[in-house]
Amino acid sequence: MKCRVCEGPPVIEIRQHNAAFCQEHFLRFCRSQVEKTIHKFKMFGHDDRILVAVSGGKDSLALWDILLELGYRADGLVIGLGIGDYSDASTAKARAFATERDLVLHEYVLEDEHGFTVPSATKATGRVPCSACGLSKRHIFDAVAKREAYDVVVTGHNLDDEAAVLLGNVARWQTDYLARQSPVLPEGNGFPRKTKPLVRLSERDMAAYCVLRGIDYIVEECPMAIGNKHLEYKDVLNTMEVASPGAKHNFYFGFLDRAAVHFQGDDGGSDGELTRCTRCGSASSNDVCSFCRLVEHTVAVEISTAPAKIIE
Ligand code: Q46
Ligand code: ZN
Ligand code: ZN
Repeated sequence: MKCRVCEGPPVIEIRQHNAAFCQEHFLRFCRSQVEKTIHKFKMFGHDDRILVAVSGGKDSLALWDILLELGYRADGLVIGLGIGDYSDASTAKARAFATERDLVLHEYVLEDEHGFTVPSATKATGRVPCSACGLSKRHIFDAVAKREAYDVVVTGHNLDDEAAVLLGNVARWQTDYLARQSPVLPEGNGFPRKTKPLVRLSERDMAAYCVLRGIDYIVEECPMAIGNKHLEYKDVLNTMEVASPGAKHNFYFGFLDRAAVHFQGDDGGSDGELTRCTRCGSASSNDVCSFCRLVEHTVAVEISTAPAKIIE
């Protein structure tokens, strides 16, 4: 196979498109897929201030790089989740990327700001780690975007991620989640717009993009991903993709084009009365929002289980 565009020697073959690309045209292909997604879903414009949620992994760093290459105004936010060496290494990769390119990177450390870490919250709640972690990340993205006056938060969810989430939601017929499964969630109630510009690109595309651009990213997976069902759903989808290239794309975009509309309005009462959280001021359906309840519960458990100090 030759590069689809220039017929030069290829560096990557993409079975889904029955195409191969040389380095230059693969990088252009990735950028054009992102640009197409931004326009199709009206995600943001060149005047908007964009906050990229950066983990130090391939997806978020590739996304940040692509947005800058496309001429968007994008800064980064990395959250120290307190997951041991993994979190330290993630922050170090994000910091190195930003420093080398002279970019603005906001750093937010969960333990410094709220007195807990993802492992301690997991222990306190007895739920899977991704539950407390996801809730904390969403709250912090919103809070930092609001505080720093960003127009939109972007995350590096790719096609594999979104197809796996969709499969999980369909497998359990979680119609409230299906109603919100879109690459764009509009702003409202003090929350910023949230978008996922990488949904046309795969995990493999993003790893190749980083290697070809010389982006140094954290390769290790999060050690607390255990119990995360999405890894199983990804395996199922990978098997389908091998048998039928394009299966993930057809599943996800077929849902957006033909099925999503049937679930609109079934989002579990998001139109219900919202009040302000009495602790942090964010919009919430309760007096205290889920994040503040998590903080208070975790800190209370930590205090009650801490070894007593002997005062002499
Ligand atoms: S960091 Fe957090 Fe992920 Fe680790 S605990 Fe789960 S959600 S897997 S993207
Ligand atoms: Zn080429
Ligand atoms: Zn709150």
